[in-house]
Amino acid sequence: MIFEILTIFPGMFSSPLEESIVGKARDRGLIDVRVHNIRDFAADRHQMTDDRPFGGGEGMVMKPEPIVKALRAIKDCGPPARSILLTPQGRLFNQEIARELSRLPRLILICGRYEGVDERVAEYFTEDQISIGDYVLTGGELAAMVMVDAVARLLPGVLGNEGSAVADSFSEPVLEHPQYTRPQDFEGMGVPAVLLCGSHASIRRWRRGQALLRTRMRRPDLFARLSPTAEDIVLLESARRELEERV
Ligand code: 9D3
Repeated sequence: MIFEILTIFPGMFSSPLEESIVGKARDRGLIDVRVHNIRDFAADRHQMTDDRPFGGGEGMVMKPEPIVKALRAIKDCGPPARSILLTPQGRLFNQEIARELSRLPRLILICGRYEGVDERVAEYFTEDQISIGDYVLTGGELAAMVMVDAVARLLPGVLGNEGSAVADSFSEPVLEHPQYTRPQDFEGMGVPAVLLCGSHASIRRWRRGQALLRTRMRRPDLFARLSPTAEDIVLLESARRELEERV
């Protein structure tokens, strides 16, 4: 899969996409990430990419010409592509959208800066607009990296263990149970005794109770969508009592 990134800060993309799983996927040719500097497509002597907003107001707006020139230069060099503008006004990115995008051969991610991008770019030159969440970033670059990471790990062969990406999509909307590893005593803090007892059945039941309790406390939105079994309700109640006894 090919990711084309349009940005005025190409340097931001080097380390995050060269390390770890995404970096390895690039080395192995499973994904190709091509970063393009929008400034290279600016026509004027000063290579201006922004200008003052028509109608007045604070800040600057990204000019359409450099972005559209870049899009036209990229469009014909490769398989069909979906052009996506990263913007706070976009549809909210989630796992379902990541899965949808992972089925496409090529994505063009346009990173805005300043107060935003001239609306004609969004309206006439992109097929999609995406936001990664309801918080304010300084530009679309980090959002594009989040999307590359979330989409890349869904592609065949990117995660060593083929099952894990598939497992995400079939799993219920429940938070994961807490995890512990050695040492058993870390600066006086122990590990729940049930995990050391070796009974798989009681470990499974404890983990399920913890997962349900965390989901109810931290993500009531997810919990509301669950249909807990009779056993779930028992395990949730014992997890709640265990927590109550600790305080
Ligand atoms: C003053 C109004 N601001 C909108 C909330 C202006 C504004 C703030 C931040 C305009 C652009 C930006 C830069 N953000 C992005 O380009 C962006 C973003 C984000 O801020 N949050 C979540 N997802 C995204 S995707 C692109």
